[in-house]
Amino acid sequence: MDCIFCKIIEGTIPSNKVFENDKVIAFHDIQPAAPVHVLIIPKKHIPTMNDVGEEDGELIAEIFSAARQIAKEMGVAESGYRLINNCNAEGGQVVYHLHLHLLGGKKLGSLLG
Ligand code: IU
Repeated sequence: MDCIFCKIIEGTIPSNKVFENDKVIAFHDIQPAAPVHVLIIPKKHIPTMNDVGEEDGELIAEIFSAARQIAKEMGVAESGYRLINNCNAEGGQVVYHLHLHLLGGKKLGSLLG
């Protein structure tokens, strides 16, 4: 499969990993938009948020659990952070393998105007 995040999971493309278990990995974004910018992804190839199924409930819980743990380890749990999922073209999605951006380490601006 020609998916860059699947290649990161396989280890054929290197990444700066901060978390891994049997279902989820997380690594530093190569173009950080904040002092802390980590991508949290399922090992299962799910292209977009629209492709998450009822059977993925436990996996989604694992992703959020990893996010909580990473936020704590990166020292932003108490100061605050943001989790973002971009879905499809107008949502700004560039890599079609489900991921959450964990952003923190500075005061983030409002996205909602
Ligand atoms: P998006 O939500 O699909 O727009 O986010 C993709 C992110 O993946 C983006 O922030 C890139 O900088 C990041 N990224 C990466 O960390 N490593 C890569 O090899 C590639 C993209 I390609």
